[in-house]
Amino acid sequence: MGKVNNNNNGRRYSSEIGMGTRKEKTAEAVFGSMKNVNVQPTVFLTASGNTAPRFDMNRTFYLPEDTPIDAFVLRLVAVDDEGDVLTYSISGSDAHYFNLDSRSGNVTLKQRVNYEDTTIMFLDAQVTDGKSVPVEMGITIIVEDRNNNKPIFQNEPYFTDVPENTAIGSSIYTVLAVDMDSGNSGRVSYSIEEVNPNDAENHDLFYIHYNGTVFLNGSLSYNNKSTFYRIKIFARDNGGLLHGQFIYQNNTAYLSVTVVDVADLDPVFLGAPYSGSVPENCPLGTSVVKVQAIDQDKNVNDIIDYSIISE
Ligand SMILES: [Ca+2]
Ligand SMILES: [Ca+2]
Ligand SMILES: [Ca+2]
Ligand SMILES: [Ca+2]
Repeated sequence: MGKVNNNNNGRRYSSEIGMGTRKEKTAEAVFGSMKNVNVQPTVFLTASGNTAPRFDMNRTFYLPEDTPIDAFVLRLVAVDDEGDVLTYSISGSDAHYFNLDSRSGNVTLKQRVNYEDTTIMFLDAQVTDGKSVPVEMGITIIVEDRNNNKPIFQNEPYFTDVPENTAIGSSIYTVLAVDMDSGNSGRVSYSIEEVNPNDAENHDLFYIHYNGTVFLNGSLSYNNKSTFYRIKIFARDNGGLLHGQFIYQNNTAYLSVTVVDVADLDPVFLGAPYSGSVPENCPLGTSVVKVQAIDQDKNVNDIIDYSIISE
């Protein structure tokens, strides 16, 4: 049997319908022959004709991605002029997301949808009165984003070496957290939650820009301050609805900063001031005094050159 396009007068029949076509032709023949004798044809048409049902509903629906399994999604609604019992069905590549009650037309969710994978779905809805061929209608379901993703830090773990003489205000590292949601739900802001060693000075030793770049906000010293910092970075989206509530999603990561010693300190003489004496007329090359200096930079293998400056 072929498909019948629904129309408003409900009087179109497909030539592919076997019995129905013959009945219709019979009715027309009787109607034609009785015109002359003023007999009302209504009785004959009603007895032999059937009208296919027609859909009477929207074609576009919205489905939040956080809709739970078994929740109501939409209802297929068709009308039938004869009041026939109608049977609904759905098909199409996205039909597996849904359950359908073929009598009520109620469509419920069978499988969770994910906006990050699918933003629009298409369903073919069919209805039949059991007499005429099924009538079809296309339905579009627009999936709505919800704030169901947290920011995810990329390329962890984060380590960096920073020379102790790095200028205040220099950028030392950039972190990135990606949130799969759209709009504000996917927009990530960063902050520094904690710096270890955890003391008041270190708390403000670094700051993080909105784009994830970490800057040095104070001076480092390999000798006089910590040689290692652990920065706890907090990433938060700008919020959005999830399960009917406005929520923020967040995540944390750690940036390890190793302070690198640089040769920024002068050598110092040990045991200075020095004095020495030699007997007169001693040979050239006689030792007068031995001086020793050490370099204050702990991890830099500085070679110390000695020379005598005459005053
Ligand atoms: Ca009907
Ligand atoms: Ca989402
Ligand atoms: Ca989010
Ligand atoms: Ca140094």
